[in-house]
Amino acid sequence: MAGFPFTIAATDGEARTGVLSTSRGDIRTPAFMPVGTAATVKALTVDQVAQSGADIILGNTYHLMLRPTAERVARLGGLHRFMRWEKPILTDSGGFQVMSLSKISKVKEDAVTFQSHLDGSRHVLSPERSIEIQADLLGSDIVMQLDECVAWPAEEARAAEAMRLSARWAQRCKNAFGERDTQALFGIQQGSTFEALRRESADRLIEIGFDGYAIGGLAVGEGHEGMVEVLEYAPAMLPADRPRYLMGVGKPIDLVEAVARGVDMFDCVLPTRSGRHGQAWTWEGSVNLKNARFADDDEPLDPTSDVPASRDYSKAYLHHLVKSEEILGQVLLSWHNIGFFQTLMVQLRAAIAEGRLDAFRREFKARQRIG
Ligand code: PRF
Repeated sequence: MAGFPFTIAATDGEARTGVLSTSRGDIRTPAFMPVGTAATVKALTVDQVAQSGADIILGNTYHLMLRPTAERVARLGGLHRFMRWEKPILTDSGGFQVMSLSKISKVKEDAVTFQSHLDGSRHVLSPERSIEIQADLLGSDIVMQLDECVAWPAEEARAAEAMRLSARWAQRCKNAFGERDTQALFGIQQGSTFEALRRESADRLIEIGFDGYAIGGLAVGEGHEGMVEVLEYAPAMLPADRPRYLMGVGKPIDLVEAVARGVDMFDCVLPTRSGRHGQAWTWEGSVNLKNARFADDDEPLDPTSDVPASRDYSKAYLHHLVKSEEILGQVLLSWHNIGFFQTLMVQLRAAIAEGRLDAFRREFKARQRIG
């Protein structure tokens, strides 16, 4: 099959480290993708994102089709040129954001119809249209199938219905995408917390054949323990020689536990969103810079980091910026958090390569405390 080469350099238990080679550059795995929903990783320039060590960012079909519209992005030369990010971009297909953001939505066999959260205008998103927007108009490097994700908890019959619809949409997405040399298409496993449904979903996706396989439908309310329970079996159902991507996850501890169970790629708004709310992620856990205990703390968040936001600014200064609601506070904390998540990935890759992931995990968990 065509698609990007995925080379696994080392394994440690179920964990793997390697490189996914795209036409716009290499993605070192395990990889964390900063979220650039509306053609921007919020509060950061693309240079800051690149300097933090990110190899790939995520964009969203749902947001971009509504504003500035996929056709306008296409006229302006595609998403990479529009936002000045020349490295790989993965786009989500839109279904998940329709469910979580739009005012009213209706899922039918042919397509999902919804009203925009921006102005109430009516839109239709079919599997074929999602592929057209992602692959042809935005020019995404990694295209996701359209799927339906159910909230947690879900009745088994309801979870089965959504998983089977997602499997039929997977085939339609594959037909619309065809075979391409410079873009990849990923399928998405659904099935909520039901092992038999996860198995059926994986089997149907493998039968169709994708360049990579995502685990969808997690981090939707089941909690860390509930998610880890599914990750005990779900990644192993997906082909070992293709990248596995856990969608919308997560906290640093979630990333560490998922990597140990064979996941290669992640995306989450957490580092940027929590940064805009004054929260910093560190090896000791998360802290809120609003807290008065930082008012006179002249130390940086991480003197060993290469990221200026982590190394060059005191916690007292960050505290002041956050308290004063200065824009720079949001910039510096988003930058620090993106840098921390990338450094965590660097360390996970090194731990796997050197066969010491278990020790790394134990030490990581011992150091992390709730801030
Ligand atoms: N499907 C898609 N995008 C997603 C999810 C999903 O299930 C999730 C679930 N955590 C996040 N983003 N298409």
